[in-house]
Amino acid sequence: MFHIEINFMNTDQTQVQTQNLTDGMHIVVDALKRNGIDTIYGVVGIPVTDLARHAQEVGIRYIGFRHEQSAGNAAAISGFLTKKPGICLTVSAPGFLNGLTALANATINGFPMIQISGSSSRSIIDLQQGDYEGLDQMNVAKPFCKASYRINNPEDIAIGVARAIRAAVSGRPGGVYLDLTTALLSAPMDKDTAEKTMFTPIDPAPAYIPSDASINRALEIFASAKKPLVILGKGAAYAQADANIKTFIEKTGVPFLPMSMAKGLMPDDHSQSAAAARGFVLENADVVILIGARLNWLLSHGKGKHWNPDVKFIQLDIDASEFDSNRSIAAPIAGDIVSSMDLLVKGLNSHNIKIDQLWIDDIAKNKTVNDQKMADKLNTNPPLMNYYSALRGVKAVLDKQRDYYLVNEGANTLDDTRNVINMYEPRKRLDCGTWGVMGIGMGFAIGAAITTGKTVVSIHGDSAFGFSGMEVETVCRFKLPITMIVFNNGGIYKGDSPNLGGGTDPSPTTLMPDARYDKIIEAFGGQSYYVTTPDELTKALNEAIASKKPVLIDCKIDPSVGLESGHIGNLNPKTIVKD
Ligand code: OXT
Ligand code: ADP
Ligand code: MG
Repeated sequence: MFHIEINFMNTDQTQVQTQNLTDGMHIVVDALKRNGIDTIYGVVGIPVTDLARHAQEVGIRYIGFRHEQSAGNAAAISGFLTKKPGICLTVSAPGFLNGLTALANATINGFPMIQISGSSSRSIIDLQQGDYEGLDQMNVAKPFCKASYRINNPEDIAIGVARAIRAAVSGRPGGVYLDLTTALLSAPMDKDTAEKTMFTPIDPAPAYIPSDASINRALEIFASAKKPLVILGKGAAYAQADANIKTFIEKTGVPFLPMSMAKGLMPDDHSQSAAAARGFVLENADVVILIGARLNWLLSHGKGKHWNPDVKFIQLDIDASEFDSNRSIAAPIAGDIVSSMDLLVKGLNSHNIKIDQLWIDDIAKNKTVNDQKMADKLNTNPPLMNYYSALRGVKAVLDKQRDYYLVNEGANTLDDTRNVINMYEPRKRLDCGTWGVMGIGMGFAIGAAITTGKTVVSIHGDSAFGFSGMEVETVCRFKLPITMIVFNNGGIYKGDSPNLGGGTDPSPTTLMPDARYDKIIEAFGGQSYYVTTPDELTKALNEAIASKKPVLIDCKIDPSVGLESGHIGNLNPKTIVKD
């Protein structure tokens, strides 16, 4: 603990009393460190600059960003990878609001993070007296996160930090906002008294053990299935129940379908993967076991033409309010996935699970058809690269890699990369997630590189890259082993759309056709490549990964080939009036 020594002098300048004082800022740093926080992602300024300096002084890494949203995204993905809350530090009002999008995105995705922000003194805010960057931040944050707290007194700092950590990681993980007023940050406190307030929460993410009845009900329904399917979601990836999930799937022989960020939890080339027969298994499965996946838009809400109308659902989730959100759940298992999978695997001994061979054969047939379609797409050689020919160049490199993280954002760039690039290990694919949000790419890439020390390959659409591209400087400043690939088709979805008004302004989806994103990294001393063929891309990516240095590859894509909104064009509102 740091301290300030204050000497009280009497009139003849002799020291009469020495008292060791500390202050709110130091107590916050101390509380974070004692709770195992080793990294803070943020952007500094009034009133938190010294807080970041003190953190660095005591050995907490401080990763300074160019924009709070990216810092927040880095914190969030670190939370997903480690099950410990990632910390994002922001300044008041505008900095806080810049970070809030990332906090909300973390909450919607179930990533544990804490946004800590400096804020104005209460008296000025409450009387609306016009403070520098004044905003009632704690109340603004409330709808966007799991919990929003303000610490007013230095003696409450340890409690405030403990509450924030517990709220972020217990139950369904998510974002927490922690408001630190200017008055608190400079509030003095006796060092020994402050020390006595310190503690770390015991068992912040307690196991949530499901009832035996819920496990038996689920296994009975599973045993009655003719065409069962497991859907693995990012909640399963987060839980880190990897071994039991593998045992459950392999022991029963049940086909599985990974959601995007659950790819690699079971290897994508596993014989039981039904990823290449997605539509077929959703339309035909009679029992679906959802393991940490929600029946939201990404699964067409579990209804409609994409689903067997008679399907029964078994759902494993830590948040019981998730059950029946879109469809009735025949067998809800309320519990954490580690405990639930443990009981399900043990329960297999007393249940006779037998998968109908016809179901397996039909899936295999469907996969063969789609595998061929995929091979045809990958093997084209258009004069200007399309997404698939470019991804062939990427796949040639990444199929041989295991020890790297893949970050991915865009529309076509996202959907096509997801389907082409196989993942072989859990929690290695990090992407736009539940909101399909652009701008996560650079924050996720930096967060993954800092948290794991591993190589990161991030594949961005040119529009997506623009949301956080200035973080290239952050990558270079910290000399991170990140290779950024920009799929440059000169547009949002595509680059050749006309201006319907006939004017000279570019269309709403058009970006600069001849933009050279590779030039950006040159400004910061990083390595750049500009590639126009799959072979050039393969060569550049091989060299980039081997260098373990910041690299940006601008990959020229035909502006005419993208689909509107990638694979989710059906979600665009239908226009009634035809032009
Ligand atoms: O079922 P069938 O038989 O058809 O087969 C399926 C699979 O079984 C099969 N398949 C395979 N076959 C063989 N081999 C393999 N390996 C294989 N894998 C799969 O293929 C088919 C199709 O499979 P898929 O894709 O899994 O199935 P489907 O039905 O499409 O899946 C449905 C979904 C919903 C699960 C899936 O599509 C999905 O996960 N989608 C996520 C979509 C998403 O999140 N998109 C991002 C948002 S789009 C839009 O919002 C954008 N914006 C607006 C914006 C946003 N988002 N954020 C902010 C802050 N501001 C604005 C913007 C600005 S995107 C965007 C920028 C776009 O431009 P860029 O330049 O960045 O990107 P480009 O598009 O490249 O230009
Ligand atoms: P995906 O997008 O991959 O389908 P979602 O984010 O929609 O995944 O769903 C993840 C679900 O997993 C959430 O409902 C969340 O409550 C749940 N979840 C997260 N962590 C755990 C855990 N440790 N145990 C049980 N359920 C969890
Ligand atoms: Mg694009």
